Amino acid sequence: MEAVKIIFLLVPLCFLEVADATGINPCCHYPCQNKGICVNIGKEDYECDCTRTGYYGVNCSLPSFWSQIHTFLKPSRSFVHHMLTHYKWFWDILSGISFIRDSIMRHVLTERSNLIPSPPTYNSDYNYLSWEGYANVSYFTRLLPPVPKDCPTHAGTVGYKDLPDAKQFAEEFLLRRKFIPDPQGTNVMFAFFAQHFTHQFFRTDFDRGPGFTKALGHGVDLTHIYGYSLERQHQLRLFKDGKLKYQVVNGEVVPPSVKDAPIKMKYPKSLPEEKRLAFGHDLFGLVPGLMLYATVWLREHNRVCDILKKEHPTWSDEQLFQTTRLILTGETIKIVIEDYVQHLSGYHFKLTFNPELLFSEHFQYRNRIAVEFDHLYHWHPLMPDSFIVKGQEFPYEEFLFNTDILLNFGVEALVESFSKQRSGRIGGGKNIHKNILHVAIGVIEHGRQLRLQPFNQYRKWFGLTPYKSFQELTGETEIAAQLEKLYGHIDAVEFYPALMLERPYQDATFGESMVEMGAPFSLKGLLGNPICSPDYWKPSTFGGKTGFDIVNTATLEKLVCLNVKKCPYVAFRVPYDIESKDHTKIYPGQVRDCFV
Ligand code: ACD
Repeated sequence: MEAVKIIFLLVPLCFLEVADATGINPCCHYPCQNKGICVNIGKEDYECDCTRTGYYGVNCSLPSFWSQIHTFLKPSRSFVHHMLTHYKWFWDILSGISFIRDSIMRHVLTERSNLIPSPPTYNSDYNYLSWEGYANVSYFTRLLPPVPKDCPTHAGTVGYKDLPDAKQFAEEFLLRRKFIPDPQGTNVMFAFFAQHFTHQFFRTDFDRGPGFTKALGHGVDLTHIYGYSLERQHQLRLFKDGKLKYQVVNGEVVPPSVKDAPIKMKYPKSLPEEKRLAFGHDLFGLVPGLMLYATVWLREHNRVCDILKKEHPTWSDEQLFQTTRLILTGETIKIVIEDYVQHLSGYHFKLTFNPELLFSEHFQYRNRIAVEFDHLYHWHPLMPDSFIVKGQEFPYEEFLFNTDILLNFGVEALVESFSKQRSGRIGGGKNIHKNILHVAIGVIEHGRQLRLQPFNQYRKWFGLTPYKSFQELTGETEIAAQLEKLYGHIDAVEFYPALMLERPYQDATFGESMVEMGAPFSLKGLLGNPICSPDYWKPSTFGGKTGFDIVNTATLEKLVCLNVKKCPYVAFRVPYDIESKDHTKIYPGQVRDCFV
C-alpha cells in the first residue's frame, strides 16, 4: 500500500518538473482529479483542493474507502441507459408499483441534481469563487471555469495552437447532406416545443457578450409567454379577469396584433402591421411553430382564468392573472417531464413530476442557467428540410415570419401537421439544414471566446470516463481520422462539436454525453423552480384543488385539445410505425381515443 502511495506522490512531482521546465501555468494541465480545485501557487506551482471530493493526495487521485466502494458498486451509465431503454415488460411492472416508481424517480432527481453546484460557482469572467460571480445574475453561470488565459493551447496544453476554422468545420461535419430522420420518431411538434420552451431561459445578451444572459429568471418563469419586463407584460394583458389580450381571426382566438399590444417585436420591415402578432418573446414571430405554441398557451391562460374566476368571483384581475401564471408554470413542468423528457429519453420507465419526492432530501430551490447548458441545447438538426402543413410544402424562405400560416390554417391543422412530420436526428453529425448552419458556427465561435474547457474535462465532471480516442468518440473511423488531423489530441476536442459528433446510442436521438450532461441541468432547473418547494407546492398556491388538479393532470394532449374545437393528432412522436415502410401502420404507443 505504501509503495502505491509513493508512486502516486511521485506522479505529480514528475509532472511539476515538466511544469517547472516549461514555465507553463500548472493548472493548464488540469492536474486536479475528481473535481479537485486547482489553485496556482506562485508562478509555477499549484495546489489541489480536494475538500469533500471523496479523494485525497496531491492531485485528489486517491479514493477514500467509501469512494472505492461507491465506484465499485456503481453500474456504468451506458448499462443503466441500456436497462432503461429496453425490457419494457419489466419497467411496466415496476412503474405500476407506486412506491418503487417513486423511489426510482427520487433517485433519478437527486443523482442528477447533485451534479449541479447550487448555489452556482463560476462565470465567464470569474474562474474562482467571488461574490460578483455569485450575485451578478446577468451572467450565465459555468460548471467549469474558463481555460486560464496563459495556457499554451485553447485546450490547456494539448492540441494544436490553432483551432479549425469554425465555418469550415461546420460545413464539413455538421451540414446536412441528406435529411437523417430521428430514429426515435421525434416530430416537428417536439422541435417547436423545444424551441418555444427553451427561449424563456436561453436569451444570450450578445450586446454584452456570449457569457451574458437577458433571461434573469434563470429557469421556467414563462417570460416567453408573459414578457420579460413588467411593461411588456402589461401591454399583453387585458386587465380584465386576469386575462391576456387576444383577437379573433377567421373565428379563431389568436395573439393580438402589435397595434393592440404595442411591444417591440422582430419582424421584417416588409410585413404589414396588421399581420404582426405580439408575443411575450420578441422573436416568436420567426416561425409558425413558435406562433402556434404561443397561441395555445394564450388560450390556456384565458381558459384557466375563466375556471378560477368561477371559483373565486371576488378575486381581482391581478390575483387571477398571477395565480393562473403559477398554474401554467406547473403545467409546463409537468408536460416537460412527463411528455417531453419522457419521449426524448426513450425510457420505458415512466418519469413522474412529483415535487414531494424531494421534500425529504437536501435540495436547493434555485437555479442558474449555465452557458454549457445553453451550448448543449443547440438542437438545430431537429429542423426538417421544409415544413409540411396540410400537405402543402413550405421551404424556409416562405415559412419564416409567415403569420398567415397560423391565421389561415389555424391551430388544429398546424398541430396535426407538425405532429405527423418527422424531425431530424440531433446527434451523429451532418444533419443541420444549410439555412440554420450559421447558428452552429456561432456556438463554436462563442465556445472559443468563452474559453470553454475541452469536452473530456466535461466528461470527467459528469462522472464519465474521458474518451481515449477519436474512434471511441465517433464510433467510426473516417470522421475520427479527420478530427484527429484537426485537433491532434482527443483531449483537445471542443465541447459542442464533440456533443454533436459523439456516436449516438443505437436507434436514439443522441449519445451518452448529451443524456448525461443534459439531464442534470434539466432536472435541477425544473425541480429547482419555486413552485416545487414545500411552501409553494400546495393547492392554495394554485387557487385551490381545481387549479392544483389542472397542474397535476396536465399533458401535451390536454393542453392542445382543451383549447381547440376538434382534437387533432397531437404528440411528440409521429403516429406511424417508423420501422415499417407503410406509414399508415399506427405506432402502438400512440393509439388513443380522442381526448374530447
Ligand atoms: C434522466 C432523465 C432522462 C434524460 C434524457 C435526456 C436528457 C437530455 C437532455 C435534456 C432534456 C430535456 C431538457 C428539458 C428541460 C430543460 C429544463 C430546463 C429548466 C431550466 O435520465 O435523468
